[in-house]
Amino acid sequence: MPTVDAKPAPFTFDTDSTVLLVIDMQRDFLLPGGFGESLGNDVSQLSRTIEPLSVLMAAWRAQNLPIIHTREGHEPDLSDCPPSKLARGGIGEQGSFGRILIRGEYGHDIVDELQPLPGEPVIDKPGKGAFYATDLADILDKFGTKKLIVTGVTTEVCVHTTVREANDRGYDCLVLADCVGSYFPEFQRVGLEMIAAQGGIFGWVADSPAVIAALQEQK
Ligand code: C5J
Repeated sequence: MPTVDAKPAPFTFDTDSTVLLVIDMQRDFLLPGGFGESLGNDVSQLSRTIEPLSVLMAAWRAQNLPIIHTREGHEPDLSDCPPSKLARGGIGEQGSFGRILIRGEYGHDIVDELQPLPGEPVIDKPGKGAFYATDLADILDKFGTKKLIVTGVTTEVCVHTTVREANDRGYDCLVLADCVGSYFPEFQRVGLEMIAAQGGIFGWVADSPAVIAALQEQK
């Protein structure tokens, strides 16, 4: 079985029961001119993840392994957006890439480089966590999933929330430091430390080249 050099300890996974989860790699978070940048954020802190993630996805697909993508967003009538989230502003307003985080809008979709292939599930989620109000748990069950390799943005928000939800549901999560991003370097560092702290309280942390090397060694 592939074994990855990880913190706090090596992470071994069975390719038959491991899914690559790609969280919210959406234009509105990643691209200059999008929602993220309109809030004053440095989007280069997120866009640096695109290249390593596309290399990882290619290696994963080369072995016909499952990838699940998520997108954070809401129905056009905002009926699935809690008042507290709406009150913060932005959601549903007109941005440079269409209505912000509204399903079907250009900005809500995944960046060109990481577009899902036909047959790869895309989970539209209204919350930060990918399990909340979605059928992710059922899809993972169908794949016979035990472990998740987690990537995407942002590290301390949707990645963390999803890893915590997954950990409570019994999945072992390996988070890839070079394939997750935060607008805030300090949150990136601490967010990753929190995952692997206390003997891996939420999961494991490694880099994508270690996963690719482990995959290739077991061929
Ligand atoms: C945020 C996310 N940061 N995908 N969403 O609002 O992390």
